[in-house]
Amino acid sequence: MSSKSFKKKPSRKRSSSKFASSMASFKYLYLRKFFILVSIILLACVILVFGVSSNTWNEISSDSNSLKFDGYEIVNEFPHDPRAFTQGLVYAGNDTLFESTGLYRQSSVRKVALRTGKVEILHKMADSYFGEGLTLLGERLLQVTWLTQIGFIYDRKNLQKLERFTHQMEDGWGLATDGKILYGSDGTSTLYQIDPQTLKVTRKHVIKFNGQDVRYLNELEYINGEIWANVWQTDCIARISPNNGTMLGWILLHTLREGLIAAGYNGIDVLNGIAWDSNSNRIFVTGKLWPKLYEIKLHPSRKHFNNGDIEQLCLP
Ligand SMILES: [Ca+2]
Repeated sequence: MSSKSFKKKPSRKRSSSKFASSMASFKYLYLRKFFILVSIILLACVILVFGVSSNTWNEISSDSNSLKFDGYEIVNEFPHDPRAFTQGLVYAGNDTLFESTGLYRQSSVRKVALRTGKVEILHKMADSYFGEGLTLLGERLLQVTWLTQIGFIYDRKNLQKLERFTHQMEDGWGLATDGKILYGSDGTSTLYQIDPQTLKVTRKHVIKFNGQDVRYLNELEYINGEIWANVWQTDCIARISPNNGTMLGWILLHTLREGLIAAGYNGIDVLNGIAWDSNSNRIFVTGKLWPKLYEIKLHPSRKHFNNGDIEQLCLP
């Protein structure tokens, strides 16, 4: 008995230690599961918070708050032919501009001296064509025409017509180049990329501001990696990313036209015409029938513009 009871004791001890050990491992497993569960919940919370934040960032990035709003300072003003219904403007180095003008029976391509405004060479177009956007690529000037898909190529030296071409835009409004490809507008909200050899459209982007189409994209210029577009019937220039068509900002030039009217130039039409001197980083703007061409510098606007302001000013 004693031996039995003696034997039993350790066996009881073993059994109670087994019980304790199984309880401990049960607790351990329970705690482990609990911690795994808590970790999963915490991880889910972190993912949720970051997900929401990144969505918010995306929303902010497409909101007007992230855009640049620039006013301007006049650095220089030059004479401009007040009969020039400016539709295309290009800086060609050496204080020389090329300009395309519109209106039936009056359309032309011109070589113009920047400082005097003197027209040095003028190519008058056929009466049935209404000149529109113009750009310079190498030795050749390319021009599109209103209400047609016909364009012309001229020799920059003498403005002799070299070729006639057709393009795939709905209409011909604006042209620009980064030196490799052409950018085109046709009065819609689409910015086209065009192969300068085949003149076929290779890409296009619909330009939107605050969810609305930016229609009437008109005269264009490629400036420092951006496309700038006059918006027809407004005093606004839209700054657009050529890579994905997103809006980068607005340049507001209302007081430029208003200043001319206040000075007595009542016959002027809208702002149209942007040219860029990439060597000296000079920006030139003018308008249809404007007696002046301005060199401007941008300054961040001191006034805050909300979406409604911009829609009213820049989206006709
Ligand atoms: Ca231009």
